[in-house]
Amino acid sequence: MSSRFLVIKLGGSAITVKGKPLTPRLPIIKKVAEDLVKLYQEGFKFIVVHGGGSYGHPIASKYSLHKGFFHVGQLRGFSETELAMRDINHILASSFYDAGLPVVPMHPSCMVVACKGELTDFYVRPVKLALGLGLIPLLHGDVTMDVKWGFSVISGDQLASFLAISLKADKLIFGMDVKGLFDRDPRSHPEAKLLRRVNVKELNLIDLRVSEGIYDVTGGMRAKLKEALKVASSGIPVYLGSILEKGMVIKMAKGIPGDYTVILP
Ligand code: IP8
Repeated sequence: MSSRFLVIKLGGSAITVKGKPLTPRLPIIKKVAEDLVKLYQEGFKFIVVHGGGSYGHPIASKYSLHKGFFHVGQLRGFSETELAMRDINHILASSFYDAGLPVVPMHPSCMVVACKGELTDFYVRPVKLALGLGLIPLLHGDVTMDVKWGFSVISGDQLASFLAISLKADKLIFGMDVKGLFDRDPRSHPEAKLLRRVNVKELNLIDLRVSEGIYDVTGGMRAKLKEALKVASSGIPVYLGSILEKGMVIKMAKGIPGDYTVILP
């Protein structure tokens, strides 16, 4: 695999309008697409995974899909969530395609099996082979079959972390709607400091006051950090930063200093 191989997760809160069902943030998606084109032209290889935002989460939450299968009435909710995730995936894929990228949408519900909400089996060969050809796999958090619960919801963070570790990425980038990790909640503490560089050991010692998403069925920031720690502990640096600003994906990909957090192994 190329020495500049990235897994890039685009947070649902950044690419959709929080609290407004089924609403994409098209200008942000366009900015990200432009950054990705530059990286692609410079020879970077990458997999993109995106979250559910106001597409997947409100529907999954309405039908309690994250609690597994307990009622036949949930089945239509499963379908509705899958269809909504494919809609936002198509919006991103079209935007990437229009920008000139050879993107290939891939749907984890067809490639993944979970056990009690944890991703256990992931058939990654299509992703690996597509990358080898120069394609850009575009995956998303999804509803999946679950051997114990019937079905469950697997976050884009879990998928991105699994892919980064199993395909040995050079770095994992979490593109979010916030600048990174702070030493306290920046919304209630204006003096909160952005943690620019932390290692796994330091991060384990910090009492991170992280906020939970209002409708995030997959565990919000706390679950993201769990995945980030897993990846960093395996030797892969993890970057967390805002993608609301153009150029941030490039900065994190190239390690150009800026307002973001790097978690070092
Ligand atoms: O936003 C969840 O993905 P996430 C996807 O990455 C669904 O947690 C179906 C809600």
